[in-house]
Amino acid sequence: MSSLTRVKNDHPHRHCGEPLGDAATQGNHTGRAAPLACRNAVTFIMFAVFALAASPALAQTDPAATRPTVEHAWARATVAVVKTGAAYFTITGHGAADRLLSATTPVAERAELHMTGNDGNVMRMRPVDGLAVPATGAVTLDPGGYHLMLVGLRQPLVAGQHFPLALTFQNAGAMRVEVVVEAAGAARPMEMNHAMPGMTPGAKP
Ligand SMILES: [Cu+2]
Repeated sequence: MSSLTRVKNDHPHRHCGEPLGDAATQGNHTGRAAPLACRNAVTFIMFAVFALAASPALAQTDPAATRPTVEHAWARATVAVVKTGAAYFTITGHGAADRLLSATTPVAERAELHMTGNDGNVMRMRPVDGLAVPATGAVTLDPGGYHLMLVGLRQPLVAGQHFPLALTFQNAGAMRVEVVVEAAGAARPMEMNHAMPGMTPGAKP
C-alpha cells in the first residue's frame, strides 16, 4: 500500500502528505500522528527558508568577499633633493562601502591623503580625513585630485622600481599593495584636467 493511498483513505483534514504511522493505518483517529508530522514538516520548511534567507546576508557581511581591491598603484620618480613624492591608485568597491583611513610605507616618514583642487586660479592641496570607497564603483587617486603624499622620502623613487604600501580601511582592515615607480614625467589624463575627481568617482575608464 502506498503512502498516497494511505493518506487518501485516512482523515480528510490531513494536508501534510507525510507518511502516516502505524497508529493511523490501524484506524486510530485520535489525530495525534498528523499534527506531529505537520509540525515537523513546518519546522523543516521554516528552517530551510531561514537557511536560504540567511546565506546571502552572510555573504554580504563577509568582509573577505566584499573588501575593496586596489589596482594600478604607481608613483612618479623623484630626484634626490626632493623629499616629497606622491602615490596614486584606484580603489574599487565590491558590494560594501568602505573608507580608506590611512597609509604607511617604509620609503617615507609619513603618507598623507591629500586632495588637490582649484582655489580661485591657484591649484592647492589639502589633507583629507579619509577617502570614501563606494559600494559599487571606483575612486581614483590621480595627479590633479586625490593623492597619497609621501612626506619625508627616505630614498629617491627610482623609475622601474617598486615599494610596498600598507593601507588601512575602516571595514576591510589592512591591505598591502606594491607601488610601481614610473618616469618623472609620467602623467595621467587627469593631470591636464582641473576637474575635481571626487565629484566623478569611477568616471575614468
Ligand atoms: Cu599633496
